Amino acid sequence: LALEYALNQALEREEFAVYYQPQIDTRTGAISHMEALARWQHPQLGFISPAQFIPIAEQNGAIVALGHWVLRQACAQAKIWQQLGMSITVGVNLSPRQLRDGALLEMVDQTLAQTNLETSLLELEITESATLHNLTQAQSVLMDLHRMGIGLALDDFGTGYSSLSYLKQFPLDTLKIDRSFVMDLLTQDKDVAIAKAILELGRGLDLRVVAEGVETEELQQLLQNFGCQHMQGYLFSRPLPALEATHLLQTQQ
Ligand code: G
Ligand code: G
Ligand code: MN
Ligand code: NA
Repeated sequence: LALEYALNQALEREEFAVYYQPQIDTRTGAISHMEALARWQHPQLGFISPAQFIPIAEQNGAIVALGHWVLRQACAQAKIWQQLGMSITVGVNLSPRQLRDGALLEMVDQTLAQTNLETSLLELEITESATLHNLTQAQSVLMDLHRMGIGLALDDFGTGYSSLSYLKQFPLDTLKIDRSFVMDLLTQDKDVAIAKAILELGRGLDLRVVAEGVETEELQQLLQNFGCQHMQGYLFSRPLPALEATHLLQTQQ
């Protein structure tokens, strides 16, 4: 409860930051996307993990304002990168609560206009792990976002309940293989079968498939052997503050 109270004040007090984690196109070695990840630095409690505060924000509704703020930061950052000559798509996580929020479309549209960012440089990541209460409503909002030219990614793929029907019903561009299937690929035959099946699914549906949580070169090699082109994980970089992410991009040019 103390945390919930602090959370409600944290936005005004500017205690949040957005970190960026690259996604690599392993065919070229270039960074194509950056995932925006919220970080909370509380003056007394110190660093608080999003795994802790996102669920609270989701429950009490603070996620709507926080999500708006993260989106604005991420779009402004993508614009800066574009002005520096680097065409990087930012991935921004959308919580189920935001997807249900009637003002979402207008909020996204306004944010893109205010930051003057091309819609194609934004990808929104939705999770299947939390139940989407109203599938028809979610589908309609996602169709509108898709029509605007915004990319849509299904995050944590494989961990939720209705993943395959989401694939059928949502206008997706990207599948992110949950890192629980990636972590133990080198030792677990079951994970190998699952990862290969997801990659095959991605090929059949013409989706970009991103493996999350790639931590070693052995894993990268194995995933490449399976035909996985896009990867994200500590092997390439941890999530970085905006300035450090920019330096990383510039050294890769
Ligand atoms: O950054 P980290 O791996 O610690 O994130 C933990 C969880 O918090 C992940 O599931 C991630 O998707 C989620 N998360 C991080 N930033 C945001 C955000 O801005 N919005 C939402 N909805 N979830 C986020
Ligand atoms: O749920 P989502 O996929 O948005 O969560 C992303 C989270 O995964 C971020 O909080 C990020 O810190 C974490 N993450 C990113 N790469 C790795 C990795 O290689 N290993 C582990 N253990 N976590 C990672
Ligand atoms: Mn994500
Ligand atoms: Na994930």
